[in-house]
Amino acid sequence: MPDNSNESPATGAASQLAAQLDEQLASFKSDLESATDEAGLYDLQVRYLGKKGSVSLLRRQMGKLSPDEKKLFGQRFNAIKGELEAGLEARRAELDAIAREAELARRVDLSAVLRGPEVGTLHPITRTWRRLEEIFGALGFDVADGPHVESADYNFDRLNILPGHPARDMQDTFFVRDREGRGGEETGLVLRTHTSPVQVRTMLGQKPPIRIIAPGTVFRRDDDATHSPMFHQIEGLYVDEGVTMADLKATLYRFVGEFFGDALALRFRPSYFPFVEPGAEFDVECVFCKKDRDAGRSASCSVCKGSGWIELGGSGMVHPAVFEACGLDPERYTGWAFGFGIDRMAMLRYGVPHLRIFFEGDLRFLEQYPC
Ligand code: FA5
Repeated sequence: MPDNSNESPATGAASQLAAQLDEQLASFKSDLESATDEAGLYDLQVRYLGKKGSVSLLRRQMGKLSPDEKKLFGQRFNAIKGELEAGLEARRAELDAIAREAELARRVDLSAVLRGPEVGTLHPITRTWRRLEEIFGALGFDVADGPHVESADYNFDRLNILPGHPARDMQDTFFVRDREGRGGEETGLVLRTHTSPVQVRTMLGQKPPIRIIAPGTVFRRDDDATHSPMFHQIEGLYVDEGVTMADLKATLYRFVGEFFGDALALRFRPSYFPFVEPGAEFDVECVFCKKDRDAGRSASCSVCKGSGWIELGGSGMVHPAVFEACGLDPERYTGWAFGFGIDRMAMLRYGVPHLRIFFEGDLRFLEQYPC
């Protein structure tokens, strides 16, 4: 122990204060080492240098020192306070540098950013539908529409599909129940079985010249590998004075060329639809095996089964009875109509072998058609 017996009380107090200052400095230095973030540094600053901090409190005891001692202690106090402040500053810079280095060393997975939000795409049938509108639009056809729940009058009667015709059979048609719970033919309401009632709606609503297409959803009691109870058709109708079957063939020929991007052959086969006379089914040359044309057809073509032709739909000249039922004079006007399956066209366009897969909502299938 130092012998302080000769020292004046003031001298003892001065050295005691100085010793306490040194102690505070030492304890501060060790605390500083263990401060690892800004919050820790702030805590130290308050504990040592704040208004009630341990170092600041020592300064308040200066009053009991002699003027000379005060001066000396003041200098010592300022030096130590400076050292504490510099220590805090240096540690802060050190921690900043460590944080910066850690940030630089961090591996950023940029691919996560590049993936971006997942967006859906248009269904292949929607795209086919739009392409059909585009092609016929360029040929001067307007797009017409009609309701899914249709009157039997428009869906059948005015199209010359008279009571007793097999197409009116309950096996083919979904009849809609009315509010009283009555079903079947009694209600006069059906889910439209084809897009042809849009012909009726258009002819009742406007005078020729009429040039429309009517793409839309239709419903039938059909359910097997190649038929679905809900599918899509497109109707075409051209009515004016002097319209002939040659216009029909030219229009379909032009359409097929645009759609398949090739001048494919087209053929008509006589057929019966009650609302046209004459009526014909039309086929297009098989888009998949036409390259074998000269070499002889490939019997193994799974699409046309080696026949070389693909059936597209029905067509014909509008029946005079239909004109009459729609208020148009059959002596003055002639016209043609056609109707075919949009889904069938989508199958041909995208090389999809099964119809049902379009409607199953399986993303593994749909994602194969991304744009
Ligand atoms: C009709 O529906 C006539 N309205 C077409 C028509 C219009 C003829 C104008 C004359 C004048 P059809 O029942 O053949 O015709 O059907 C036309 C096409 O719809 C068929 O060639 C086929 O591609 C498609 N189709 C018919 N039933 C189904 C079904 N259940 N699932 C998928 N496609 C079908």
